[in-house]
Amino acid sequence: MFSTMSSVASSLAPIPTPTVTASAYILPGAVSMNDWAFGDEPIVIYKNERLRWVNADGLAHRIVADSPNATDFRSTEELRPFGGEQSFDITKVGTTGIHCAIHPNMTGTLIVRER
Ligand SMILES: [Cu+2]
Repeated sequence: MFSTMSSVASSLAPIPTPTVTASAYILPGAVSMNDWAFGDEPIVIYKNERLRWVNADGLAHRIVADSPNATDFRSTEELRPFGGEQSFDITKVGTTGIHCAIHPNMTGTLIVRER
């Protein structure tokens, strides 16, 4: 036998809303967008490394290089909120400013160095 009262009470309990936090998407080795910024600035990676963008914010970002020929990175797709990501293999040494196409005030610098 089960307790009728407690099973009714649990069936009426509100379903908890999953708590999504940005910190879950701030990952080592990735450029995590958080609070409309790129974390450590400038972003420095080395030739032949993978450039991984992860969106930890609650709204979409799309990152674009100011100088599209400076490195192999030109732009991401629109990265969905809380976990949208895209990676690029980078082989060309160079430096470019970057910005979000959706939020033009969100700017940074990407530096690809010779190892
Ligand atoms: Cu943005």
